[in-house]
Amino acid sequence: MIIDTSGPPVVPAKQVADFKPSLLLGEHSLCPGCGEPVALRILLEVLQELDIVQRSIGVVGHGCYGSFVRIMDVDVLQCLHGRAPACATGIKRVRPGVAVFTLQGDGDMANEGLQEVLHAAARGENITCVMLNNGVFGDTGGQQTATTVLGQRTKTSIDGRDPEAHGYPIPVADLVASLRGTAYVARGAVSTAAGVLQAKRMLRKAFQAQLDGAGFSLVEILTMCPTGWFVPTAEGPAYQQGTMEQTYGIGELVTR
Ligand SMILES: Cc1ncc(C[n+]2csc(CCOP(=O)(O)OP(=O)(O)O)c2C)c(N)n1
Ligand code: SF4
Ligand SMILES: [Mg+2]
Repeated sequence: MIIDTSGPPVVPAKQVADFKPSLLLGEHSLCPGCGEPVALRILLEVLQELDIVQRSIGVVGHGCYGSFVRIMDVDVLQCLHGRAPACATGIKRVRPGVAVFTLQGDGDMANEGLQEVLHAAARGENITCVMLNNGVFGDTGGQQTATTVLGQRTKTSIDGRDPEAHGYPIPVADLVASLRGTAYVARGAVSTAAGVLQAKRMLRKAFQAQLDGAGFSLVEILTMCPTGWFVPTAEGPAYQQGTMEQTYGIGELVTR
């Protein structure tokens, strides 16, 4: 269904409840239909439900989600592009009692800093990495990333990603899962209500692995970017289901 946004809605929207987590201090400024605020919401809910807000530190990369640092009531620092797992390693080693997590995009984790996450995983660092994968460098205008799926249109692959010219997408969660230092690795998606709940359960298990001292955990979450994908806002979830979710698959890859 295409929602006509050219004028005010015919039937005014009715707010049935306030679902905003109390750790959110304000409204986000991301595009309508963006999946990243949904992922942030479940991340904050998990921190709250595990009662670790007061002893959590987030390390945020660079991307559209970077603006969350202003509206999340959690201690965070922002480091150089792609370097979050290294910063998180340092924090965790100095403050082992703190729950340390990264919040990164596919461009940040898979392009700018793939070595960082792979080495952190191989070392078995007791941290939790979260990658929001929308298959584009959303913040800089929607260029192709290492995770852009074949056929996907981006600003730098306007006719669709072609393996001859652009190579094949990198499945980050699968790469990380192949390393022995990992305790929990999963890939979720926020394109349906059930998917959101499943992704939340994955985040909870990842943080629980860290709290248990089990080793490195990672959750890759596929998130809609209708702006960068050149698809109408309301078609973002269906586009994601038919493309990225088919390529990567959803589920748990490592549970120990
Ligand atoms: C070293 C460095 N290179 C490039 C940039 C520009 N840059 C900022 S955000 C960004 C895109 C990040 O994409 P992603 O992590 O996928 O996040 P998204 O915007 O898609 O949520 C880039 C390339 C930068 N800030 N620093
Ligand atoms: S460009 Fe994409 S990732 Fe960035 S806010 Fe808009 S929809 Fe979200
Ligand atoms: Mg991205």
